[in-house]
Amino acid sequence: MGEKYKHIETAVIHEGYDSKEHLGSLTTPLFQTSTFTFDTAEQGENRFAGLEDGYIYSRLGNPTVRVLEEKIAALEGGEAGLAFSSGMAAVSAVLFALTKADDHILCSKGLYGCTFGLLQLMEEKYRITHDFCEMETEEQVRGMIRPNTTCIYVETPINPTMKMIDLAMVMKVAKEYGVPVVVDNTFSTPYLQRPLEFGCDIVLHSATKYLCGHGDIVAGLIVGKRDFINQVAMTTQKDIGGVISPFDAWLLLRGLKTLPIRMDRHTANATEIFRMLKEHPRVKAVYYPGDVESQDYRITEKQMKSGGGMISFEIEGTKQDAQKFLNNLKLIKIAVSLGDAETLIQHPATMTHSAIPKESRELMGINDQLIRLSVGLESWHDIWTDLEQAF
Ligand code: LCS
Repeated sequence: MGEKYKHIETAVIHEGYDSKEHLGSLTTPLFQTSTFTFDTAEQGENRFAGLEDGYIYSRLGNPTVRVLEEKIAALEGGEAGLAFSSGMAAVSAVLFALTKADDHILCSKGLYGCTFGLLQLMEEKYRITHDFCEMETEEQVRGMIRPNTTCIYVETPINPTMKMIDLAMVMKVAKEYGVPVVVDNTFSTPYLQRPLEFGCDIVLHSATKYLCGHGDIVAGLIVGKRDFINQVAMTTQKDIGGVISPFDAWLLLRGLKTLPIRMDRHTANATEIFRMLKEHPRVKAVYYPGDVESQDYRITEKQMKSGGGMISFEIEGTKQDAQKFLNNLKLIKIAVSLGDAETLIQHPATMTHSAIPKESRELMGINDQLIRLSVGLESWHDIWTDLEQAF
């Protein structure tokens, strides 16, 4: 958490913004502008030379976006933040900033499908290779770090298998080798998990999901040390250009205010749905970080406030049975994305992770029977009634 507000429930609302600086406006003003005028040619020169503070052009910075960046930095407990046009713009800006041709990235064994796609592209175009590591023990991580490893990239919980990675354990090994660790915190948000507190170097988000919470934007965020964030801002963000629009930043600021109460409800609903799924005869397996009987629960206890709102489960039968189940749903929407008020359901093998070759997908634990549920904010009774009738 930032210095100013000790409690995240207060920080999500007040951090990064002072109404006194904006004519008393309670909410952050929307600076919907592409550029900023200079009083004189010399002022323009000085701003470009970095000799004078001030805005220049919205790809280089915008006051509405700035509030968002300061807020997320405080929520994650980091020095600085940066906002992007999508989660993938954030992922690619970070990975390209940390690597050059012939470097190596060590990843958790399981990643969002497009992150996997980006790693393939980096290998094909720039010989930046990667390996997937189980990351269950220090020895496994140690054994796969190479002399040219410049980044360890982790999702926890992993999309969509919900497998957990012990961040303190990974950090211990990473520190021995001086390799920076990047954590995709999309599934947890800083309300449930703050990777920087475990010593991780960079945390990133698809802010499209829980941080926004209303399913109306696509956006990304990163937080880390000021030097690194400035480096990204002036290279892989400025020159590749995946910046957020001021309006999307404004919507995100609005959504963030209710993050804690939304996450509590997502978790409460998911806890009930998990319990019901676990007992259902047509469900072969359920994966949920809040499952006290699972092996990974020791990690949940250590690094997460609660299990969150995402559940994956395997249904008895074939791919067609999984699809039939989805088609039977009435209230729950068949859609990718997650973290919205509406309960969303999808079939990773044919949707979010379909770009991953079947063999790699199965190694990651994604089979044709796996279904991913983003438990929404409706009454859990209604969510369960829908799931039950679809079975
Ligand atoms: N990281 C994770 C863990 C994600 O789940 C996603 C998107 C991204 C990064 C990329 O973010 P975006 O560019 O979409 O904002 N995950 C999606 C999913 O599971 N369903 O639809 C998108």
